[in-house]
Amino acid sequence: MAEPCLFCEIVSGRVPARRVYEDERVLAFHDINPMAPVHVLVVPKVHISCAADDPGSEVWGAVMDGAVRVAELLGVSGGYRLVVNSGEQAGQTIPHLHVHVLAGRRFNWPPG
Ligand code: D5M
Repeated sequence: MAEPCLFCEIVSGRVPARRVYEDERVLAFHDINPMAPVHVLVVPKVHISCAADDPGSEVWGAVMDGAVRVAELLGVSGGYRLVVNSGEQAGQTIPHLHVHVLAGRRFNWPPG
């Protein structure tokens, strides 16, 4: 049997997470290994493995709306970075589409 998807398990509530925001299309929760004072993941509730899987504009819109809501809710609208790692070479480790919302410190460019 295929391994269950960790983020699908979090969406379903079978795996606990520190939830920040939820609507009918997305869930946002704190990253277990934060890279900044604010580090939240926004995931679609439907399983899409990565950006290359053509999530479609509705899913992207919902995830981006969720990211903006998270920044507002956590009081970091003045400055934050959104990151999508798509595919192993880009550093994606969990094969369920997610946007990282990072804030609370200065970020470098170009990213590493
Ligand atoms: O990012 C995947 C992210 O998922 C990475 O920053 C750690 C985070 N992660 C892994 N397991 C959990 C759980 N159980 N809760 C919250 N966050 C988690 P990627 O872009 O795929 O490298």
